[in-house]
Amino acid sequence: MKLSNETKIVVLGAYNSGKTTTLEQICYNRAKVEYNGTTTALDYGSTMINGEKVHFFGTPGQERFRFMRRILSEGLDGAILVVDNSKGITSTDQEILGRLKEFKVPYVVFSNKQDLNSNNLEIDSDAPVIPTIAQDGEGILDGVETLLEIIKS
Ligand SMILES: Nc1nc2c(ncn2[C@@H]2O[C@H](COP(=O)(O)OP(=O)(O)OP(=O)(O)O)[C@@H](O)[C@H]2O)c(=O)[nH]1
Ligand SMILES: [Mg+2]
Repeated sequence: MKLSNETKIVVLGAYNSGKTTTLEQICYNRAKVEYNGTTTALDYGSTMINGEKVHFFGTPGQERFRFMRRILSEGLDGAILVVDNSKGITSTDQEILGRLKEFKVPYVVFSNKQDLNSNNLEIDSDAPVIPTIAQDGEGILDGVETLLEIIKS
C-alpha cells in the first residue's frame, strides 16, 4: 500500500514508441531534453489527478542511453510501458518487462500508434494493455487512471 500522497511514474519503452508524446498529453507543465527529436536524457512533467500530485519521468528509448532508465526509475511507484503497436514487443521492451516483474512494479502497457496498427498486442504480461494514439491523446488518461488504481490497491 502506498502512503505518500505524491506519486512517481516512469514512462518506459523502446526507441520512438511515443513516450515523449504520451507525457506531453498528460502534463501541462513539462520539460524535455532531446536532440534531433529523440530523448537524450529525460522528460519530466507533473499534473494533479483527483487532487493528488503525480510526477512523470520519461526515459530515452535508445539503447545507448539505457543507464538513464535505472537512474530515473529510482523510487518509482508505477510505470507505463509504451509499445509501438506497429512494431510489437522489441528486445528493449522484453528487458524492461523482465525488470518490472522482477521488482514487482505496478505497471500498465500502452499499445500505442493504434492508427497505424490496431491488432491486439502479443505480450507475455498480466498487466492491463491499453490501446492509445498518443499524438491525439486517445486512451492516455484512461490508462493513467488505471495505473493509479493499481498503485493504490
Ligand atoms: N502515427 C502515430 N505516430 C505517433 C503516435 N505517437 C507518437 N507518434 C510519433 O512517433 C514519433 C516518436 O514519438 P516520441 O514521442 O518522440 O517517441 P519516444 O518514445 O519519446 O522516442 P525516443 O525518446 O527517441 O525513444 C514522433 O514522430 C511522434 O509524432 C501515434 O499514436 N501514432
Ligand atoms: Mg522521447
